[in-house]
Amino acid sequence: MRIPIQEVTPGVERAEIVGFVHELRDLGGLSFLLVRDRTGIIQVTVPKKKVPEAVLSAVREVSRESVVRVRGTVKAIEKAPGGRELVPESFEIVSLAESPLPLDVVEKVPADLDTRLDSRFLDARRPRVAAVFQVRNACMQAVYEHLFSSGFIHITTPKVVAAATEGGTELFPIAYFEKEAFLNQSPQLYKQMMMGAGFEKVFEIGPIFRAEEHNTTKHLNEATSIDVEVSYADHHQVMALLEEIVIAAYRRVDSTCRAFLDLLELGDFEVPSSPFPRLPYEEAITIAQKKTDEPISYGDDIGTAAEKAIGEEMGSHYFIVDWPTAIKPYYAMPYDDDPSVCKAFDLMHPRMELSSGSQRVHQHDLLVRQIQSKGLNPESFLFYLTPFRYGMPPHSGWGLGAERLVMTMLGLQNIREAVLFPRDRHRLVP
Ligand code: AMO
Repeated sequence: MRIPIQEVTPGVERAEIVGFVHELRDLGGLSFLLVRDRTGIIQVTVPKKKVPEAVLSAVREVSRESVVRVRGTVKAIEKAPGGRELVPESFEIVSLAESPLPLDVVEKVPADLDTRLDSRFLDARRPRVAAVFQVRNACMQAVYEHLFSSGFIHITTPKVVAAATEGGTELFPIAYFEKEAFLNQSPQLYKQMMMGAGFEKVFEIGPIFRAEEHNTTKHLNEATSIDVEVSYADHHQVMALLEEIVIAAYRRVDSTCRAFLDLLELGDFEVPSSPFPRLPYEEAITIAQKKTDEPISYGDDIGTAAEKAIGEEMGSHYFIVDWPTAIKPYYAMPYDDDPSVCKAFDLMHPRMELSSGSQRVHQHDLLVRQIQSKGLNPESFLFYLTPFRYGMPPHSGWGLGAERLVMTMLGLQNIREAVLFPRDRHRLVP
């Protein structure tokens, strides 16, 4: 019976492994193969005079990245990976790989990101690439566990919708029988409606679609959003939850992904400490004014250059709070004493924004006015507005980009590195 390669230790006498042929070397009387599964790599040593003829002919025929099944005896040997080697009694080619490979898995030949993404299935065989997705998996596990154990209900909401959520631009129209429909930009309206349904604490982890016109290293056209909504909570309470979730993800990676972090050369990985500073928007603008040449004033969006300057000043995760109502979505709750400022926040990593959220407007008439003030038509939001007329608890929530969380955690240069099959302006395949 096959065992994971990691479990083949010098103490094991005999083993059967299945995996990909990582490397192949023929040294005359001896052949060496490295065989890889998702747990590790083992050297298979073939002394040509001592192994059965069937083994020899299979080894002669095999190519790199073929899938092989090897059964044999385990010997301790210092120089080999993991301090052991496998000497085969049987060697079966389960699936022969064609040559040449479209992409070099052992990374001897560097490939650009586009070539890698074209052959993502091969790219992901690279241990360093697989490590990114193991880390992403650990983050998601931590997030799910944290939310489930805090009493959140996981919901799934439609991705095919009739109206824009976050404003009219960046929308993908689709053909939906005889109607016009769109891919949803955010579960925002649905998670809020579930507050009207009395669920109190909901979350969804799913795709969001944004028709970003330009290719950047931090935008995708299909991203994964971790979305949360909580009744009877204000913006401070959901900021505290967001902080906990981000730290829980880092902690999980720190405690379970050491080998992957080592592969990624992140030996100095650190869990951020809480509380994250709360920086008022107004002060953020002052920092940007001092530290950048680009003109920026109160009421402007915080662009990439400003974001970078403020991030350098802050040095680690921080929140930007108390945003001008005019530049946040209609659903963000204005302060009673100064409605020009709202209870919205962004969670920032020094490199970029990770999440936005707010306490929401839960008063029907105010919400209608806010929708109008953004130049939108309340008629197209009737399905969303109606629940606000029949008892709507005050509520707050946020959306956290999963790819940006992983990208900033691992210091990846391009957000596409944190998605298996990215969708961008030019990429729809694979
Ligand atoms: P927002 O539009 O700020 O807020 O999105 C929330 C978070 O989702 C991630 N994100 C993206 N990641 C990669 N590529 C994109 N094109 C992209 N767009 C968004 C970011 C961002 O911070 N409804 C609100 C959330 C809320 O208030 O609950 C919303 O969608 O990490």
